Amino acid sequence: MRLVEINFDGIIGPSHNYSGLSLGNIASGTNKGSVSYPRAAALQGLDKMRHNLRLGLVQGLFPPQPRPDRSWLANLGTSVEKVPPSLRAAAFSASAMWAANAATVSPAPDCADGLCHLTVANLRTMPHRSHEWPHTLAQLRLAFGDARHFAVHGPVPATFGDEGAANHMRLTDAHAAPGVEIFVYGDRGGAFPVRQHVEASRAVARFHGLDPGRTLFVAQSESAIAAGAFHNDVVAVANETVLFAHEQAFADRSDFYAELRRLLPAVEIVQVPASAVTLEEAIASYLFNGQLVTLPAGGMALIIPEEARETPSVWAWLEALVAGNGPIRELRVVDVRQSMANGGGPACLRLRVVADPATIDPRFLADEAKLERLAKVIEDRWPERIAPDDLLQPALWSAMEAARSSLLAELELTGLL
Ligand code: SUG
Repeated sequence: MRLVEINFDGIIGPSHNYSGLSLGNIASGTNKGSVSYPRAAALQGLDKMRHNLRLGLVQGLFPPQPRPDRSWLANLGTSVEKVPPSLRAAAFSASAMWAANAATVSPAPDCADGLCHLTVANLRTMPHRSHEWPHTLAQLRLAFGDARHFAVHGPVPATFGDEGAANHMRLTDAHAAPGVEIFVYGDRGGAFPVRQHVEASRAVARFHGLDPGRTLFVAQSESAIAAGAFHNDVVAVANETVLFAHEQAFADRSDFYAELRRLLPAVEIVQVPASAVTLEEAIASYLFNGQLVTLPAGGMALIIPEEARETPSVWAWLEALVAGNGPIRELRVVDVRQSMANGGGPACLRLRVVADPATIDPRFLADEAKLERLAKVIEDRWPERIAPDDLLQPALWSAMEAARSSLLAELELTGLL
């Protein structure tokens, strides 16, 4: 068994558009009604995967979901032809691209039965995301179908909101040893909804058979949610022994940090003070929505969006960070602007799974040649631009569906998803 970290990125679907559907997500609200560029968006996503492959990281992928979601509309007693305006955009959202919300993953060494456990997120708070899980579950059951290594769970009952890995962190000093799992939930969010319920987090921990002595439940600070941190991964990220977080990310950081230090004495907490970077700057620039990765040659790199480089206070702080003697040694900047404009940074686009790549269905793993072939399909078939009223056009619906079918054919997944 070779346990490594694999990042599964959601391929940005042909219906990518800006409908302003996520209350509490500042970018989504700000860009409501803008013209989107699905082809450019998906190619930016592929470029990020290629970038990470070239760093020597193992890369996986999830294909886009069917949109418009005809079966969801049928369950609501309507159809894409008759759908009322209040539901239309929700049926077209390409939000499954943000794979950090697909599931919560506990690597095998943390789980009582020695399997890697995944629980699909119910995403019940936002209507446009609430219909992702059945399809996501089907994908997870295919990709992680080997029952000798994986256990895939259905969603927590929808009373309790669960948004997956975006509200979960794992720290460890060795992938093969039990880690400390941290579930971050919301209590209050000011004017904005709280999307992760503590009871959902507790249920996931029980499903996975985690050791209660190595599992922490930590409240997000109300001010972070109220400022637009609708998921914990907008203000904090962890990798191995490093926690990188904004000073105002958690409701009670001193208790949390003390517990973490007790459970993992090797932990290094890199905290960004509000005096250097305000919550608003952190949320606009997404510096914490980086992929904090361990490079094969050792040392950690932080893969951040262009917007972080463009925010002077953030960039100055990051440059000083990597110049110091800390664990984060390198900054890598990627362009995911199309996703960013809907509030999804580099870390939102990926689901981390620690597992042996040989145990995963290879159709969900990426190499340069496969990415090249997928880029060709996207260049040929993805719509170039979508303005809000375009969602009314039947010709666009069939173009989206045909585009996705071509991609599934390229992945040898036709008829399976
Ligand atoms: O759920 N945006 C997503 C962004 C998710 C980011 N993921 C992580 N932080 N892990 C959301 O708010 C916007 C769609 C729209 O407005 O049309 C949206 O759903």
